[in-house]
Formats: sequence, structure tokens, C-alpha cells
Amino acid sequence: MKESISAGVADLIQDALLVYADDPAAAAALETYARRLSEPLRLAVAGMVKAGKSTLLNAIIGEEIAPTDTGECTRIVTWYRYGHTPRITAYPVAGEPHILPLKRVDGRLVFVLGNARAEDTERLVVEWPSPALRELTLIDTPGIASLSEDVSARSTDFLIPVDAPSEADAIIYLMRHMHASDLRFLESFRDTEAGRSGTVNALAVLSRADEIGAGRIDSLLSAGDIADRYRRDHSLRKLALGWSR
Ligand SMILES: Nc1nc2c(ncn2[C@@H]2O[C@H](COP(=O)(O)OP(=O)(O)O)[C@@H](O)[C@H]2O)c(=O)[nH]1
Ligand SMILES: [Mg+2]
Repeated sequence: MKESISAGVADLIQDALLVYADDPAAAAALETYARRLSEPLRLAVAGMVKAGKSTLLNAIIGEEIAPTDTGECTRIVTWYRYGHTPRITAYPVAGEPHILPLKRVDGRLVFVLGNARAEDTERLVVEWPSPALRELTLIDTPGIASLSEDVSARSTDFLIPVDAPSEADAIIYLMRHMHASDLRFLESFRDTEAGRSGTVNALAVLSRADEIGAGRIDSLLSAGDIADRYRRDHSLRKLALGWSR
């Protein structure tokens, strides 16, 4: 967001706080907005299993820390945010948060949950001293339309909560080919509780584009043509801010 727009929104929130001084619920919501405005943008990376979410996340962070190729094992929504010292915190669905050991295999983090089950862990927060994370908090989400309904539901519940605005400010939605579940997801991400506003916060990306056409030399060009076609399609265009490869 441009500096001047952020400053304008911050002023507006302060004005609203004065108006709603007698309404604790409204004031609490406004305080949350004020805090979020001063934090880095929260960008979630979503898509089906093996779309390349964790790989993209590592590329943005500039270090290969997120586990990749773990299929259904990455079942927990995992936040990557800036911290002076590396630290992993597990937030259980019920109970107090606790610090996990910093285990790495070939550079990538291994989340050691001990006796806790993945289903009982609401989120993992990785703090990491990567300069890229000063500007951007990244959120790795379990695969949409996973074989396990539970895993898939965790991502949809997080990205499209029924009774609250999404905790993510924007999402990059990765897909290898357009699949019915990709469309369903993009449609529901647009129709949030906040109503069917014209605002769209998703960027759809054709991932692993180098593999299209069995990895021929022109595969990236073909992927570009497909992205163009989606971008021009009337019904697809309105689902995302843009289509790219
Ligand atoms: N050829 C190719 N392989 C990729 C690309 N991105 C990811 N992969 C591979 O696809 C597999 C799944 O990637 P991963 O990031 O774990 O997917 P996730 O399940 O969506 O998090 C891994 O073996 C990656 O190395 C890409 O752009 N090109
Ligand atoms: Mg992954």
C-alpha cells in the first residue's frame, strides 16, 4: 500500500476510535485494524497438494527452510514471520502455545510435534531472520482438495472463515492446470462474509510452468498463452486480480 494511503487509513481508524469510544467490541476491532496496518502484509500461498506452494515460499524467503514434497504431511497452516532469532512456536487448538525444537534436515525445517497430533495444532509460527520477511509475512497452507477432507478444510477455514474476515490480506493461488476445485476455491474466496464486494485479493498463478508440454523448451511460452486465455475469459477474470505463470 502506498505510504499516503496507509497514513489516511490509520487516521480514519483513529477518528473511528473516538466515535466508538463507548463501544468496547467496536473499539477492539478497530485496535486490531490499527495494529494490522502497521504490520507487514500477510500473504498466504494456497493451492492443491504439490502445486509448488512451499517451493515458492522458500524462493520468496530466499532460503530453503519450508519443507517441500511432503504431500499430505504438511497439514498445519504455517506462518513465516520476521524474528531476530529463529524460533518455531506451536499453537494448539486448546492449551498454551509452546516452542518446538529447531530441527533441520538438509536445511529444511522438520516440525517435531512430539505427542501432539497435527489435527490438534491450530497453527505453527516460524520466526526467521530473513530480510524478505520484514516486508511480508508468508503463510503456507495445506493443500486444497487434499485426499483428506480434514486437511483441505483447514485451509478453507483459515482462508475463508465463515464468521470473520480472513486473517490473510491477499493470496497467491497456485495451480498446475485449472481444476474444478481450484475454481470453487477462487469463487468462495471472492464471496466472503464481507459481502460480494468487487474486491479481489487473489493472484492466480500457473505453477510448475516449465513442466507443461513435457518440459519442452517452449513450455514457459505455452504457459504464458494459457495464462493470457484465462485472463481474457470473462468468468475467470473476475475471480482473481491477475493470471500469470
Ligand atoms: N519442475 C518444477 N518443479 C517444481 C516447481 N515448483 C515446485 N516443484 C516441485 O514440485 C514438488 C512439490 O512442490 P511443493 O513446493 O512441495 O508443493 P506443495 O505441496 O504445494 O507445497 C517438489 O518436488 C518441487 O521440487 C517448478 O516451478 N518447476
Ligand atoms: Mg507444501
